[in-house]
Amino acid sequence: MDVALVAVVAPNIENHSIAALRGALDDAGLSSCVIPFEGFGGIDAMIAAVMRTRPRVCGVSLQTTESMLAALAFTRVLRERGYEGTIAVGGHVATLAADEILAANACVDVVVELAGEDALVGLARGRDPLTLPGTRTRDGRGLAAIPVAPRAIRRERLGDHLGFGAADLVMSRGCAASCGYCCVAAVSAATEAAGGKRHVRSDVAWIADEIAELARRGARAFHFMDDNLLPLAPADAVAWLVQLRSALQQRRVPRIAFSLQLRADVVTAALADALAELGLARAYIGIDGYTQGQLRAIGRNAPAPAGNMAVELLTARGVLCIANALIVGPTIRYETIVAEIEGLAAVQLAPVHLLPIEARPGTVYHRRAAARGLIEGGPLWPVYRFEDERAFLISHVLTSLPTRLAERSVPIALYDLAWALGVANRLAPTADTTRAAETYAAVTAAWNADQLRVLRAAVAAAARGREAIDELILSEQGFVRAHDDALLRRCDEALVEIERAMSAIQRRDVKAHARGRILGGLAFTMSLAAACSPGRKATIDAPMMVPDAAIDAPLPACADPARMSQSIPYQQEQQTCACGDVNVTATIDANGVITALTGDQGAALPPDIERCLLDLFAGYCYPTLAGMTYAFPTCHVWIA
Ligand code: B12
Ligand code: SF4
Repeated sequence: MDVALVAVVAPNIENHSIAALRGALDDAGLSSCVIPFEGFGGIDAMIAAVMRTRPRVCGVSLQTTESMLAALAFTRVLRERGYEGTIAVGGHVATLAADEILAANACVDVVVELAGEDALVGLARGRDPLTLPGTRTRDGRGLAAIPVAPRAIRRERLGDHLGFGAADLVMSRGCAASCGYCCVAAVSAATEAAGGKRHVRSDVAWIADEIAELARRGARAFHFMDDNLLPLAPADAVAWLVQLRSALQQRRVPRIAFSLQLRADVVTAALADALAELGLARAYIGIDGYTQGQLRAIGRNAPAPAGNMAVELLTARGVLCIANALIVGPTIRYETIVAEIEGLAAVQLAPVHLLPIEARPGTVYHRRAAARGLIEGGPLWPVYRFEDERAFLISHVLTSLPTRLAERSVPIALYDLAWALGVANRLAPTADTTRAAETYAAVTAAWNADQLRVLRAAVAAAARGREAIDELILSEQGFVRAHDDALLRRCDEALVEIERAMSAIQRRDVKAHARGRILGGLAFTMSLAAACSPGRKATIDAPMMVPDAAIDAPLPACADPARMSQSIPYQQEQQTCACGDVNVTATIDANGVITALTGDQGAALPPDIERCLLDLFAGYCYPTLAGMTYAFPTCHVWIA
C-alpha cells in the first residue's frame, strides 16, 4: 500500500478532502486506503489497521482543533509501536498550526499546508519532502504551498435522505470576509500569502453541470458545505443565484432542495426570494452577534439588526432557519453579554444555537487573547483565562448544564428536523407534515424562552458572585435536563412522523439523515474522557476555563523556559477535569505541569497512552490550574 489516509468517516457524509487526495493518488497510479479516525477510543484499532496495510505514507487529515490531541496521540503511539513509514499531517488545522504540530513530541515527519495532492503523491513516490509544495519539516520549508481548489469528486454512490438521492457539495473555497474569530478567514489569509485568492467559487456552468449530473443519478437533496458560498454583496449574490437558476433550467434539472449556511447581512427580500425559488429548504444563519458591541468584540463587520431580519425574511418564504450566537469567550465583558442577551430576545422564529467563542489558532481573536495572556497551554489542550470574572461565571453556568452545550442540544435536533421537514415540504408537498411543523415552531419557542431565562438568571447571579452561581447551577441542573430531554424527544418523534409520511409517499421504508446527531456522536469519540472510560458516555474533550484576576495584574510565568505559559509555585495537587459525567484526573505539580493522568474514578489509562499524553503536554504548563481544585469544560457540539 502506498498511502493510508486517516480521516473522519461518517455514514452518508462525504469527506471531500479524502476524495480529492485519493483522486490524485489514483491518477498517479498509487494505491491508497482510508482508515476511519476514531479519536482516543480507536487508537488501538487505527494503529492495527495501519500496521496491517504497512503503507509507505500514513497521512492524517487534521481538520478540527477538537481532534488535534487525539490525532497527535495517534501519530506518536503509531511510531512507538513500530511504524517506519512517513507520517504526514495535512488539512485545515494542520495549515494553521504547523509549528505547534512539529514542535510537539508527536513523531510527525511532514506537515502539509493548504492543498495536499502534489505533496502526498511526491511523498508516496519517496521524494524528499522539502522538494514538494506546502511541506514543513523540522529541517525547514518545502516549495510554496498550493491553494486548495474546489473540484468535483468521484462518488460511487449517492447518500439517501427520505428516499431522495443526496449529495454534499463544496463549490467554493475560503471567504472574502475576515471575521476576527474565524479560522476560515485565517486559512484564506494563508491562501493569499501563497499567491491565491481569499475566496474562489467554481463557475456557474460547472456547478450546474455537477448538480445536473447528480440529479440524473437521482440526487434531489443537496447539502452545500461551503464556508461562504454566496458573494458578500446582496446584489451580487442575487445576480449569481439568477444565473445559477437559469443554468439549471437549461440543463432541465428537476426540482431540488438544498441546505446552506450563509451570512445574515447578505439576506435581502430579493435574495430570500431567489434562494427560496431555487430550493433552499434549511438555512444555518451565521449571525454570531446580535448587538453592535458583541460584533465589535468578536471582530465581525456586520450590522446588528441583520440577524433577525434574515430569519424573518427567509422564514416568511418557507425556509427553516437555525441562528447561531457566539456569546461567551475569554475577552468578552459582562456588560457586552448582558446587552447581547437582550438582542437574542428579539429572535422568535429560529432556534438560537449558542456557542462559546473559541480562540482558534491562526485567528486574530487567538492572537489577541494570547497577547493578553488569556490562553494557557497550547492548541493541544488550551485553557482559557477570562478577563472578566463575571463573564466567566456566566460561561460556567452554560458549561455546567450539559444539555445546553456539551451534548446534542435541542438546536441540533431542530437542525436535523428542519432538514427533513424542509425537504419533505419542497419535494413532496402532499406529505402531511403539519404536526411536525407545529413541533418545530413550538420547540423553537420553548428552547429560546428557556435559554433566555437561564441566561438572565446567570447574569443576575454572576453580579452577586461565585456562591450565587453555584446555587443557580444546583437549582437548575435537574430542571434543565428534564426540560431539554422532553424537547429532544418531541423533535425525535416529529422526525419519525416525517419518515412515516414520506415512507407512504415513496412506498418503501425511508429514513431521514440526521447529520447533527451523527456529528455529535463523532465528536464524542474525540474526547480524552473517551480514552479513559470506554463504555461510558463521554463528552467532547474541552478546554477548561478558569476565571482570572484583572488583566493588568502581573501574569504568572513558566518556571521552565522550555515550557509555554506561566507558573505559580503552589503545592502539588490533584486537579479534576470534569467533562460531563466522566472525570479525567490530572496531577499538576507546583509549576503547573501535568505529571500524571488517570481515568474515571482514578482508573489507570493504558500506560503507553498515558505516557504519550504526558509527552504531548511536556511543552505546556498550566499555572492557573496549579492552585485550584476545579475545572470547567467548554464541551459543545458544532453543526457542520
Ligand atoms: C466538509 C466539512 C466537514 C465534513 C467532512 C470533514 C473532513 N473533510 O474532514 C464533516 C461533516 C464530517 C465535518 C465534521 C466536523 N467539522 Co468540519 N468542515 C468541513 C468543511 C466545511 C469543508 C472541508 C472540505 O471538505 N473541504 C474541501 C477539501 C477539498 O479541502 P480541504 O478539506 O482543505 O482538503 C485539502 C487540504 O486541506 C489538504 N488536506 C486535507 N487533509 C489532508 C491530509 C493529508 C495527509 C494531506 C497531506 C493533506 C490534506 O489537501 C486537501 C485537498 O487539497 C470545513 C471548512 C474548510 N474550509 O475546510 C469544515 C471545518 C474543517 N469543520 C469544522 C468543525 C468544527 C467540524 C466538527 C467539529 C463539527 C461538529 N462536530 O459538528 C466536525 C469534526 C469532525 C472530526 N472528528 O474532525 C471547522 C474546524 C474549525 C477548527 N479550526 O477546528 C471547519 C473549519 C468549519 C468552520 N468554519 O468552523 N466537517
Ligand atoms: S465567519 Fe463566515 S463570513 Fe466571517 S470570515 Fe468566517 S466564513 Fe467568512
